[in-house]
Amino acid sequence: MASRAPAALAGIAAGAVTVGAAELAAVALARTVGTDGEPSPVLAVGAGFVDLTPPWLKDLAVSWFGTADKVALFVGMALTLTLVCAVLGEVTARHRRLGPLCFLLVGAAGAAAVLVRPDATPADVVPTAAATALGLVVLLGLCPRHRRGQPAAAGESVVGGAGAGSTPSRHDRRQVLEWGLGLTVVGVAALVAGRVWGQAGAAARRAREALRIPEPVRAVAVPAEASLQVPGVSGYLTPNDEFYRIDTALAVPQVDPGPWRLRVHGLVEQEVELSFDELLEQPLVEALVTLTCVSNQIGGSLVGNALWTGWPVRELLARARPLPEADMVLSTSADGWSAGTPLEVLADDRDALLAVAMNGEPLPDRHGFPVRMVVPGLYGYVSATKWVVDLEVTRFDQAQGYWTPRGWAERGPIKTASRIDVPREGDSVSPGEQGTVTVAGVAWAQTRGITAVEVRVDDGDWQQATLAAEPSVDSWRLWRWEWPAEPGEHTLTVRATDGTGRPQTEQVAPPAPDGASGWHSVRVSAAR
Ligand SMILES: Nc1nc2c(c(=O)[nH]1)N[C@H]1C(S)=C(S)[C@@H](COP(=O)(O)O)O[C@H]1N2
Ligand SMILES: [Mo]
Repeated sequence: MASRAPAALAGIAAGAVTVGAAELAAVALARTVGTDGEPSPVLAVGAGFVDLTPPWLKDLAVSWFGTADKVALFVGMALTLTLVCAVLGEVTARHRRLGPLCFLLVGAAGAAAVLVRPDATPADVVPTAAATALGLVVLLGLCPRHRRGQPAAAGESVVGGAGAGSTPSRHDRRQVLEWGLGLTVVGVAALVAGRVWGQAGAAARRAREALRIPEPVRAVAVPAEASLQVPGVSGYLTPNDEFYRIDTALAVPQVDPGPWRLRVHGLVEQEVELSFDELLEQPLVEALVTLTCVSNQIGGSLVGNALWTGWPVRELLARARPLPEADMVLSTSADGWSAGTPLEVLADDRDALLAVAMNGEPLPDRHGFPVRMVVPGLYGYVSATKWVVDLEVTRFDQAQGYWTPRGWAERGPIKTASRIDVPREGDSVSPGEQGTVTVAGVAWAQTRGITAVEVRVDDGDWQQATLAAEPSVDSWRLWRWEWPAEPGEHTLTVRATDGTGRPQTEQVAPPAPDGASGWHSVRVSAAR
């Protein structure tokens, strides 16, 4: 086994050099040509994988890795590539033509992945092609030759300085290992440097730091009574850096607001184009809206509440004057993701916004800088387009958002839900001075509001929880209930009633295709 190490390592070094060089070249190309994306084979292969992920696998990935699913994807890709390259090194040691040919094919696959990205141009293959050529030089230069009839330990390499035909030595083997390790480290360092450089997004970052959001014409006050003074319960507002992040973007798009334009077209009387400065000149409003991901499990954390500042989408649509046959708006992001939102939802008087600020700050880049959509009452996948650049007024029978052909429902109104934040599953609790344990959490039914929350202990009667203030029917409502806990093991269950008087359904449904439902329970043990 040890005797195979030089060949395998040569393959791995060739792969690392290829990937690292491609990454650096991709960012360099993007910076000189000035595109938003980077023609990186690593990002392209990852993105291709994300695009092809069926709903059950997406669900599984989210339930296993949560919002670390991207990290998991990259780790998986790294392991796979390492293994493939090690095998290619082995093959090259035995077959001087077949090995390099396979290496070229892997490079070509990376180039193909780059080319099928939305908005790719033919020039985008250059980084991958050039880096593959470089990797090939490393592979041939480093890889020892195993000859038929010779022990596997025998090897020679160009790097080792041994000319063809000379007797392989232990010295060669060491040199191959040293060079192999060194080049692998160089390749990985180049990869990391490329990613860091790519995310530095100079223009976007400078613009964000310099940005002052104009005063809204309609400001919203957040009353202290919307929060609870209970440790462990979500705050009424979710801080930006704790807000869940869900998107298909493997590298956070760095969108410069300078050249940014939002185009409204399709089934409209008048096409409209808006620059970022023009957007900031419109009468901006504030709105409290709770975003929810359709992938959120019962009791899950893919939900957050923020104060958004933006311009109502309906005002922009009014300028474009949609034609009577239109019933959907397909919004597309700078990285080619899309959402299909019912036109009537964007045209009615709810606060569907082109948001530029989140909790009083310019949008964080992870949450869609410079502009995103926020639509009360709809799951994010059919409404909350981050890095939005295009609104096509169209019809549901003519266009689909990104997730719909992948098995998710065409329409995604948010289901009424409630969650117990404290105590947590498996906690041991003991009654405080008042002889009770505080049970508390959040409940949401965007656009309808929450009028009641009830808690049940084991199979007991439903008990009314106390509700915090509700500054907006579009955001969640905090609740608490004092539990006179009897010692022993108990199951606490919560259910909410929305503003139309409809209780939250007990019917358990998984996230796919249109959102989870069912009551949230936690099992706890109460001490004496
Ligand atoms: N450009 C883009 N916007 C997107 C997505 C995406 O993949 N790409 N995902 C949507 C989904 S599924 C959700 S739940 C929300 C999450 O918004 P957040 O990351 O700001 O919490 O963004 C939406 N907007
Ligand atoms: Mo989502």
